[in-house]
Amino acid sequence: MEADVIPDVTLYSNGVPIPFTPDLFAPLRSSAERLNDPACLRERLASDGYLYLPGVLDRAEVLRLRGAYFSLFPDCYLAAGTRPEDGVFSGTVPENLPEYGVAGHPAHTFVRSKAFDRFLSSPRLAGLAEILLEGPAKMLPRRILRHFQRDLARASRAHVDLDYMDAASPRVLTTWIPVGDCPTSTGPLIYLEGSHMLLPEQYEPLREVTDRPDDRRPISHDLEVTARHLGRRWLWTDFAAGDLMVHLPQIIHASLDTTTDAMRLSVDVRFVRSSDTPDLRWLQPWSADDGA
Ligand SMILES: O=C(O)CCC(=O)C(=O)O
Repeated sequence: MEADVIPDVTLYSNGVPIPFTPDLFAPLRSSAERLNDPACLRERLASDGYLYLPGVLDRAEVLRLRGAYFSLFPDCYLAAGTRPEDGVFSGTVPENLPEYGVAGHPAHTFVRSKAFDRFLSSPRLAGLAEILLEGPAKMLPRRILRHFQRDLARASRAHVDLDYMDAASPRVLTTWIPVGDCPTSTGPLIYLEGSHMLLPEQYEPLREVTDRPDDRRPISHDLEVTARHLGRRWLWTDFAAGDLMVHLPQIIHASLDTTTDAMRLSVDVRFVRSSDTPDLRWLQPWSADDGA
């Protein structure tokens, strides 16, 4: 079914509102039906800057991964009567929980676990990277787990991946995997239409519209200003567990705030060609305080 904007809805990113209207939002185009056509996938990635591949991963396996992560938290963190794989926030953050993603926090442990490794060693992911990079590819060991719960008013600002990986080959591919259902209310990734074709000079002025003046890597935290300045819409969908996104490092993307009790969990993984020099900062397992 074709996704449609919902009238009179306001979405938020980092607490900043953006109306969910057709001048600002349009649906992502699915390429799942072209999965067995490598030339078409490469052509679409080049033309759209992304591939949206709904239902190409095993949903049950994705939900098992979700359950394995949330079962690392004390019981009080999850709503009574729900299962870890539901990932439903109780409203109570356990006392003494270390800061997100640093040593001692479950996310830090999880990205170093066998379950995480096993999930990401899926031939589907590696095979797709090899098709799209047109040769042997390797996954970079810095694989990020992102977990947002409601009321944080925190999301990923508009950015391009190249601004975070500028010390090596620009031939990098990102795969983004929602680990659980992730409709607009749960805080999915959204993509600025055709923005991989823009010159950085075109979005440079937006870096002044920022809630992080000391960090020049994000483009802006204001997604409406970003869309209007660049005259482009944000592409969105209601993601489900089992969906997969692949995107180019030049496309502008961001995420929405999580407003549901169901928590937002995702993994992003980068691939480079085996013969390319990777950014050295991406050769260690991720930690939220690694500065990369
Ligand atoms: O999951 C997010 O909010 C951000 C992920 C991202 O920017 C990426 O995968 O490149």
